[in-house]
Order: sequence, then structure tokens, then C-alpha cells
Amino acid sequence: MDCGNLWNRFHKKHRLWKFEENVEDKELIHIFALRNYKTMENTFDPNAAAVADSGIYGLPCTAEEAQIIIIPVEWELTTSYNRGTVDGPAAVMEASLQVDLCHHDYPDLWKKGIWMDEFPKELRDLHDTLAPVSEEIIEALYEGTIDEDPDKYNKMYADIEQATEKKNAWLRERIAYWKRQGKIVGLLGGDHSCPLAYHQYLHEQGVEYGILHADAHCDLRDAFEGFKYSHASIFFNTLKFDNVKKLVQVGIRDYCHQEKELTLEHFDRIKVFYDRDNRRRMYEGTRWKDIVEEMIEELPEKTYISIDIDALDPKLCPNTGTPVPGGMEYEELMYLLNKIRESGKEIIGFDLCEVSPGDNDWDGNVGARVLFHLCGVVSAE
Ligand SMILES: [Mn+2]
Repeated sequence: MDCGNLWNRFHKKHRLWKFEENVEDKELIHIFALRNYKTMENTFDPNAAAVADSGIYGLPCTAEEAQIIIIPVEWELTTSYNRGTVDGPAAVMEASLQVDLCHHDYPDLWKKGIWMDEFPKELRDLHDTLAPVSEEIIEALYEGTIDEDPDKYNKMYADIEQATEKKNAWLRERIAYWKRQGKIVGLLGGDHSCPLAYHQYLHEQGVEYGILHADAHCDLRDAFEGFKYSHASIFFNTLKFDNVKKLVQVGIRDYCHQEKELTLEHFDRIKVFYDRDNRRRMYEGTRWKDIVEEMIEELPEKTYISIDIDALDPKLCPNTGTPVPGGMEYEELMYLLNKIRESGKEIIGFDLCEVSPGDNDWDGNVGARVLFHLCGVVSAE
């Protein structure tokens, strides 16, 4: 797959909202929005194939009509193994057009409207400028040459930190903007460092909540490879906010000693349902239903859902940054998500990260379906 091309097509579509300085284009946006509005109300056929230039999942709704807003975050400066998740949002967008709209559990989901927001080109450009810088750092770490020129590398680390803070500030404002309009807001990564901005926003709002975190990794490292805002540190950074009452992790099967010690030290705040333990309990006759109920019991009334696609068996995400054998089956995750909704918990936000396109559209296809299901879960009455 030519990711550059995919990215261009995606941005061509979404840049429609970005030509603010150009009146002619503004009019075009208006006409475009109006036509889609009429189509959604009167003639949209949810059984037909998606047409080119329609919105995510082929839906014709405008941002105003949509109940659910997905903010794409094209960012992966700290990915240490396979890169590519920066193009995850474009891959999910593209694959979403192939998803049939009659959702098995939430058949009316499409009527609620899902809108893929913009990701400013200047932020993507900033990312692309710094990607080689972070690659050089990781290379120097690997080669053991990082200490040879501390000033140079400190400056490089600082540039990446600064850029990430700029991106996070933009994201916090964007989340706040849509929330003020009563929208349900989800983030689509990018690497797993991306949702930190969402937790910063919830901290600013003073919301007390818990997090259901599905992942192969704990992501509890106190910085990784020197990167403060590493994908492997998202929950170390998030747990610094004392309004985050509980972290419930599931699918975990690859972690370091430091992370395990942290979970033991903070056993009242971090509950890990290790993949191998879950699996062995099931081999011995415990039902997935019972394990899921234990997870839900740990969660406070307000719950945020964070999904790293690598929580799933790597057959479902072969191109993700750090695939690990084992993992959850697709339907186990769907079941867990449904049970959270059925429990009556208030789902206050969500993200899906680490979807990474390879040379076919499989990872995007799975990602688009996980995201569609998440949208059903968060918008169900
Ligand atoms: Mn992760």
C-alpha cells in the first residue's frame, strides 16, 4: 500500500474544512454540507455501497448532525519497533467504506452520525519533520553511541517533547470544542501516546473516572528510550492525575519488571487481568463472562475506554508497532465492550490506537470495525 497516496486522498477529503482563507472554497464547503444534509434526511440508502468522498463509514452526515466525532491523530514519534501507525487514521477511514451499516448489536448506529474530524496539516508536517530525529535517537541508543554527544541528543529530545506538547495542547482544545457542542468524542491514533491529551482534558475538567485499558503492554514505563511522552508511558503519565481512580488492564502479556512492581505497589489503583491468567482460568472452566464481570466490578461509575489494537491476537493486527503472540479474540473484546455498556457505566471518552496499515488493508479493516463497535457502545441509550 502506498501510504503517501492514501494520506493524500484522506487529506484531500478533509482539507475541505481547512480552506478558511479562501471564500470560494468556503462556499464549496457550504454546498457540500448542504447536499449531504439533504441526502442524510431524504435519500441516503444505508444498504448501498459507499460512494467516493463520503464521510467515514460512507455516512453522508455533517459534523453538526453527527453525535460522534472521531479526532484522527497522525502521530508516532516514539514508536520503537515497526513504524506506520501514523497512517492508521487514513487506513481506518479508507477501510470504513467497506463496513456494512447494519451493526449486529446497534442497528441504528449509522443514524446517529459519525464524523471524522480534521488533523491540521501543520501538525502532520511537524510530525514528519521530527520523525527522522526520533529515528536517529533510537538508532544511537541501539548502537550505544547516545552518550558521545549529549548536547546534540538532549536538544533532539527537547524538540520532540516540545512538539508533542504543542500537539497535545491543540488536541485538548479540539476535544473541548466538540464536547461543548454535546458531542461524544473519540481519538483515533497514532501511537498510544496520543490519548494523553484526552486525560489532560478530563483532568482540567476535574472528572473522576476509571480506565478500561485493552493492550498487550502495560504502558506503565517511566519514560521509554528517554522519551517522556512515549507510547510505552501513556498510563504512567496518566496516573499522575489523581482524578484517575482506577486503571483496569486486560490482554496484558508483555511487560518489564519495573511495570510489574508498579502494579503491585499500587494494587489498589491498578488492576491487571493478564492474558495468560485469563486464558488459563478459561481452560480450567471459568467463563469469559465471569472474568469480564470481575473487570467491570473494578471500574468506577465513569469509565474511559482505551484500546490498543495489539490487545487482539496479532492475526487481527499483523502490522501493529509491537505485535505479541496470544491476545484476545475479536469477539472477546466486543463482548467485554458490550458488557461495560450494559453495566450502566457512563463512558466519558474513548480511543483506538496503534492500528497500522501494511501492504494490504487488513489492519485498517479490523480497526474500522473495532471503531464502529466502540461508536455503538458509547452512543447506545
Ligand atoms: Mn499501548
